[in-house]
Formats: sequence, C-alpha cells, structure tokens
Amino acid sequence: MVEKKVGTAKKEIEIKDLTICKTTQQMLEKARRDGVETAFDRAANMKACPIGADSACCKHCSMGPCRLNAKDPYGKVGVCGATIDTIQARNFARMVASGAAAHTDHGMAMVDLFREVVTGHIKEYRIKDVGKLISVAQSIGIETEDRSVEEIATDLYKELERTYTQVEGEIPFAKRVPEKTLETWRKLGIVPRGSMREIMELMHRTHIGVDQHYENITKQSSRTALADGWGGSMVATEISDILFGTPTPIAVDVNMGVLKEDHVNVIIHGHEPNMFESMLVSVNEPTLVQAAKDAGAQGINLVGMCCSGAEMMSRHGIPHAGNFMSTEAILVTGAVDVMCVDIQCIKQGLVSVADCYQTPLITTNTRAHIEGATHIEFDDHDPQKCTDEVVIKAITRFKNRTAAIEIPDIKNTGIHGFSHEYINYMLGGSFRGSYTPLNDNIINGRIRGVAGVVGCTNPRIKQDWAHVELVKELIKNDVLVLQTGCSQISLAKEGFLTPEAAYLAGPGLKEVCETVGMPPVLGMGSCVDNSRILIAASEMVRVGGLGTSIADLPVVGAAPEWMSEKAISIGHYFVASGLYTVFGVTFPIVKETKFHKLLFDGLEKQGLGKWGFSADPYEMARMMIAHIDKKRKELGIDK
Ligand code: XCC
Ligand code: SF4
Repeated sequence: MVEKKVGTAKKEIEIKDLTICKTTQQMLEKARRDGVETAFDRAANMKACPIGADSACCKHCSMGPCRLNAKDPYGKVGVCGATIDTIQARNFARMVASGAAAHTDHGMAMVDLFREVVTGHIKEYRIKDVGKLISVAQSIGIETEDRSVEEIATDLYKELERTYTQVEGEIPFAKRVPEKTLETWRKLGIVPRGSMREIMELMHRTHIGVDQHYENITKQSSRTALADGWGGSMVATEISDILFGTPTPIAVDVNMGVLKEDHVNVIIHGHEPNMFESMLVSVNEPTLVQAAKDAGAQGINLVGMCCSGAEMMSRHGIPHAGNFMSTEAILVTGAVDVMCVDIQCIKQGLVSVADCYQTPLITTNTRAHIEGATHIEFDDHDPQKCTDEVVIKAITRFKNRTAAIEIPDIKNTGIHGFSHEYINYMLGGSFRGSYTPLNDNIINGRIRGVAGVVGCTNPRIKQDWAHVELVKELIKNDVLVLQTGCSQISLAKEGFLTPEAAYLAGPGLKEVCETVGMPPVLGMGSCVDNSRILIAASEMVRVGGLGTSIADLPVVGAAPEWMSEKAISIGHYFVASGLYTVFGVTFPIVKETKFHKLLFDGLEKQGLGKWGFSADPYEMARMMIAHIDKKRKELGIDK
C-alpha cells in the first residue's frame, strides 16, 4: 500500500520508449499507478541545458559564469579571456579528475583494508587467493621465492600504496604496460606518479588563470586518467581478487525476478565489495536466518545491483537485480525489505521512492550519507556490526510489510565471472599457445577483433537499447565482446551471456565459442574491472603477433549509454592506453573546435588512441569495426 505520493510527471512518455527492460517497464507502469516519480519522469521534465551539454560554459570563478556560443565558438571568450578550447578542456579535465578520484578512492579503501588484514588488525577478512597474491607481486617485481605469504603481502601493500601517495616516479603497475606503450607515455610525459598528485595537479591547473592551453591541460587529463586505469581501478580489482577470490565463470540469475516474495529481500547497491562481503556473512548467520523464519519468511534472499552487485555476482554467484536505471523501479515491487548502499551512482531520488513503499534505505559509508536515509556506519574492523543491524531492519520490515507486492516474473540465467586470468586459461594457457588461443584466432580472422562494451544506463536514452543493439552488431561481425558494469547487466537480461547465444555471432566467432563452450559476450565484473580489459590487452601484446603496443591491437571500447564522470575517466584511460573509444548519448564538446580535433584525432597522431562519438548504436558499430579493420590491415592480417 502506498501512503505517500511524490507528485506525478507533467510530461509522460510511453513507457516502452523509456526502456527495453521488461521488468523495469512493468514497474514503471506500477509507479505511474502508485503516483511515484522516477528519474525517467524527471528527465522528461528537465530539458538538458544545451550550453552545458556542449561544454561551452565556465563557472570556475565569480567573474562569470561565462557562456560561449556553440554555433560560433570563436566569436566570444570568457571575462578572463578564456577561449572555447580552454573552457572545454578544463571542463573535461574536471570530469576526469572527479571520475578518477572516485575509482582511486575506492582502490585506496581496498589497500587500507588489505593493510589492516596483513598487519592482523582485521580478522574478519583474510587473504583468500594466494595464487593471485603471488602473481600480482611478481608482476611488479616483488620477490616471492621462499617467502611467506605475510612477507609477500607486506611488500605488496607497501608497494601498492605508492599508486596513491607517490610524489615522484612511476606508479607500480606501469611495469605491466607494454614497453612501446610506456615509451610513448614517457615521451609525452604522461606516466602517472601517484593519483593524489595527479588529481591535485589537474584541479590546480584548471583553476582560473593557470593552464590555458588545451593541449597541455589534456596531457594532465591523460596522466590522471591513466592513474585511474593502471592505478586506482587496477589496484581495486587486484586486491579484491586477493582478498575475496578471483572470479571464474559461474551461472547466475539476473533481473528483478530474483526477488522472492516469501523471503526477506536484501538489496546491496554500490561499488565497494567489503560491505557486501560482510552482508554475505550476515545473511547466513544462523540466528538471523532463524529470526527471518520466526518472522514468517522462508529465508533471507541477498541480491546485488549496479557494480558491487556485478562483483559479487562474478565472485560468488549472488543474483543481480538490475542496472543503474532500475534501482528506483525495483523498489516499486514493494518486495524490497532493505536497500543498503555504499558509494557512487546512488540516486538521491531513491529516498522518496523507498519511502513510498516503507523500504528502509540504509547508507553505510562515511563518505556517502543521504538526507532522509538511515545511516548505519560500516567499519572494516567490525564489519558485521553494521550488516547484522541492516538484516534485522530488513526482517522487521518483512514482518510489517504493508505495500502490495508485485514481482516481475523474469530472470535470465547467464555465465559471468571471466577474469583475464580465466580468459587466458580458457583460450589455451596463453593468449597464443597450442589450443585455440585468442591471438591466433584474431590472426587467422575467426575473431575479427575485441570490443570492450561498458558503462552506465541513462534516462536520456532508452535503457539497455543501445547496449544491446551495439553488441548484436559487433558479435554478428565476429567481434568478441568483453563487458563490465551496467552494460553487462543490459546484455545479461537479453540472454547474451550464455554459450547458446553463439548462434547470434558471425561464423568465425561462433566457431570459437562452440569449440571453447563460451558465450560471445564475456562478463568481467564491475567498472573498476575495466582494468581487466587493460591487462588482457597487455597480454595480447606480450604474447605477440599483434604488434608491439596497445595502439596496434584490433581492440576498441564503447560506452553507448554513459552518464557518469567515472565513465569519462574510463574512456580517457582507454584512449590514453591506445584504444579507439566511442561514446553514445551525448559528448561534452563543441564540434570542429581545436579541442574536439585533439580528442577525436590528434591524440592518435601522438601514438595514443582517440575518442569517437555517435548516438546511433549501428553507426557506432560501423565506426568500431572500421577501426578494427584498419588495425588488421596495418598488422597485415586482413583477409
Ligand atoms: Fe554507475 Fe558502476 Fe555507470 Fe553503472 S556503469 S551507472 S558508473 S554503476 Ni559503472
Ligand atoms: Fe568566465 Fe574565465 Fe571565470 Fe571561467 S574562469 S567563469 S571563463 S571569467
């Protein structure tokens, strides 16, 4: 039963035009009946500011804000004299800085946890994957022979802390970058030192009256983005694997049908795996399970959403209820007994929707409180204190359920959890070994190339649609697709993450999938796990036959429905690493300016990758495939 209404939308778009996700459609219908507003409604009623969308305004000081004219970009400058190129480059830089800060702060929290575990101050977590510990240590030159796990782990956390705090020198994982790529970075002066330094410098340089050359600003944007991809994000992924286990393929159910009416439903939504790992312990705690049964439930049902959901799905097979644009909609089921969040991509709008259905919305992270939500602080030193309390709240809500419950009856089983280690193993022990290895299949043309399709969903475009249409086109053309984040969930809901989906692939890719028994679309986890794509690319270079730098590879990236600043940071570290990366929806830039030419062409001439943009997934696919073909030609492996 709904007690409180939060206003209905003024302008209503047909629900089938908002999302292709059937369960989200069903819940949006119910939301309209219940008078509940979501981000879809707000997007329809809030036209995006056209000047901001083009990144033609600046509010870096109080002589402004200054608005330039995108139709005549050089006709005007800001009060301080800043040109359109300076303004755009600075705005872009600040998006990179913020996105990189988010990932590196998450990575740093993982290092903090790792250090406390290694030094014995935290006993609730332990090193679960010693093999991974050793391989990561070896990859950055830490001696592992005849040494204890504690000794290796101690060296490793000390070394990885440099990723953040180092003032001079190169970040540790620069050692994993193919030599020629690293050489290019050194020549351009963009090898990251430590992420704190890079982000600080980028914020400084974008202050009024500092760096006012778009090329120089963009250099620091590249350095900062690389400190994310090869720094913060990569550390987050590797430490999480060491502490919680490296994913291997596992069958998991995705979509809102994973909710169970007769269970206490606990949803975890956010990004860091530590709270979720603790929740996994709490929901299996016999006293809490008993309490749930005493309340009349069959048990406790733990479900993930967004990125920490994608991580827990990959590592432990925890069901996943949906991506970013479904987080409000799922509350409309009335079946969510608690939504417990940590950091990033948590819409403030969840508060009022949760309120309508008497679902407790719990924030847990000291960095992310939300007005109107209940805060129960999570502490790595006593993790279950928070998560047990959250479960108790959920049980209480179950007992007192008043909202009418409607759970969409769809779940899609797929295979998730393809770490780069597993792809390596699956394709023959090495990317170019004896048995159907990836490089050989690219060289012989069965696989035309590889595309990382990643990123958010966004109410400015029909949810999931661009992801699905783009991936369809790519696999049809023998491009193997690697996925993370919300995009992976879009495709999982359409059944693409199953070996049976191989029939949708072109003949070459289909043959490889059938031989190995793998889906044509490989799910690699959360957004920080995009670093796995970088490692896979490095491995392809190392094994040989496909050139000497990442920029030589027939590998491309895309985020067709992006929305966050983190996505811009990811896109830019893909580009700075050497990959062609195409974004959809919109791009914060004025076409045909010098800054536009730099991002979309000039960077490639410097030996890096380049940006591309198209709001049309079919055109996007054509652009990506054309680039793959260009690289194949340059490598002399075009048929
Ligand atoms: Fe957020 Fe990571 Fe984007 Fe999804 S894909 S909307 S950033 S949850 Ni990462
Ligand atoms: Fe205007 Fe320059 Fe101030 Fe930006 S920094 S608001 S362009 S005066």
